[in-house]
Amino acid sequence: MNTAVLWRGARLFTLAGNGPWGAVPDGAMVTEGDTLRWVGPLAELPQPLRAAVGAEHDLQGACVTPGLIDCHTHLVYGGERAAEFEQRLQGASYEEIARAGGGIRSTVRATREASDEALLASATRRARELMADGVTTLEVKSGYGLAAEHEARCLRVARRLGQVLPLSVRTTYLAAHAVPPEYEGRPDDYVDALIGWLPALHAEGLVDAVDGFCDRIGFTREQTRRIFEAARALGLPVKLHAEQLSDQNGAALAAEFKAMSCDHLEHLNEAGVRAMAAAGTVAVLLPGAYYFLRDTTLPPVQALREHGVPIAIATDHNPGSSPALSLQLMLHMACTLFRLTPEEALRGVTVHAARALGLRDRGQLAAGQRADFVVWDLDHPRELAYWFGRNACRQVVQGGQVVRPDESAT
Ligand code: DI6
Ligand code: FE
Repeated sequence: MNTAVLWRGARLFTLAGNGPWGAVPDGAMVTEGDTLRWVGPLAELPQPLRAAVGAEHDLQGACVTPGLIDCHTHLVYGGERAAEFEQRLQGASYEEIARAGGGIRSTVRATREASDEALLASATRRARELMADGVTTLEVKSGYGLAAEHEARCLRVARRLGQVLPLSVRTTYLAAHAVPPEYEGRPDDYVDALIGWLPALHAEGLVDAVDGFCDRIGFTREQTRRIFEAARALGLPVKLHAEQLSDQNGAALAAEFKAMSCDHLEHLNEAGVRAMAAAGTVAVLLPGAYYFLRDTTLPPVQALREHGVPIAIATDHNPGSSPALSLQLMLHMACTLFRLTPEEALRGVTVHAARALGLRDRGQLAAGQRADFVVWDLDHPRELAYWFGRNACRQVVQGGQVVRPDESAT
C-alpha cells in the first residue's frame, strides 16, 4: 500500500474551480502513490486522512502550481540548423530555404544518419532542460524520419524518453511533416505510404495521436483528410499544424475530425475559429515559432476567447522554427507577443495543454488528478509570465516523487 504524504504550508494555485487561479492560501495536499488524494485549506483536512499520513513536507509558504505540460514538441532529431538561422538573417525566407531542399529536409538527413543511441542522448538532454523548467508531461512528434524505419526509430526514442526520465511522454505520428526526397514530386504517393506505415506503428504501441502539416510547403487539405481518415479507422485522435504560414482552412477540416488541437493558427479565419469551438478543439499557440520566424501575423486571440476556444501554449521545440528549451519563456512571450493574460498563459501550459493531449488526469491540482506539481521561488504565479530568462523552479514533483532537485544527478 502507498503511504499518504502530506504537503502543507503551500500557497496553492490549483487552476481548479472558478476563482482566479484557483488560489488556496494556506493550502495542503495529500498524495498517495502517483495521485492527489486530497487538496484544500489545511484547516479543512479531514481528521481520518490526517491520521493516515505517513510522511510530511512543509513547503514554508511557497507558491505551488500544477506541473507544466509542453503539448507540442519535435524533440527527437539529429543535428541543428544554426547555419540556416544565419541564412535567414541574411534575407533568405524559411519557405525559400525549405523549397531549396534545406529546412525540414536537412534535419531529415541528419536524423537518418544518427544512431538510435545518439538520437536518445540528444533528446534526453533537451528533455532534461525542459524538465528543469517545471515540465512533467511532454508531447513528442516524429516527423524527421519520413521513412517507415526512421519514423519508427524516432517514435521508439520518444517512448524510451518516458522510461529513462521521470516524465510522462505522449507520442504523435507526424510523418506528414514534409515530402521526403524519395517521393519528390509525388506527394500523393508519399501520403499513401505514410498511411500504410501507421497500422504497424500503432500495433507496436508507438502512436498516441496523428498530426500533419497542412500548408503550402506541407500537405493539402485533401491529403490531410486522407491521413485523418486512416487515423480514424484505427481509433487514433488527430491534431494539425494548421494555418501557420497561410490559410488553408485546415482548422475547419481538423474540427470535422474532432481534432484534439490545431496548432500555430497565425492565419486562422473566423470560420475556423467557429468550427474549432463547435468541435471542442484546443488552439495551441506557439510564440517561439512566431518569434523565431519573425512572423508578423498574430493568431486571432480575441476571436478564440470570444468563441470560448481553449488556448494552450507550447514550445514547438524543433531545430528549424523554434529551438526553444524553456516553457517558462513561452509563458512570457505568450503575454508580450500574443497579449494573453498571465493566468491564461498558465492555464495554457496546464489545464488546456492537458486537453490538447486528450489527458483528463492532469493540469489541475484536485483530488483524483496525478500528483504532478511545481514549487516556485515566486510570490505569485503571475511572475511566471513576468520574469524572463530566469528559472524560478525550486522543486518538481512528478507522479508523487520529488524529481527536482535531482539528487542522483549531483
Ligand atoms: N511547422 C514548424 O514550425 C515546424 N514544423 C512545422 O510543420 C518546423 C520544423 C522545421 O523547420 O524543422
Ligand atoms: Fe510544430
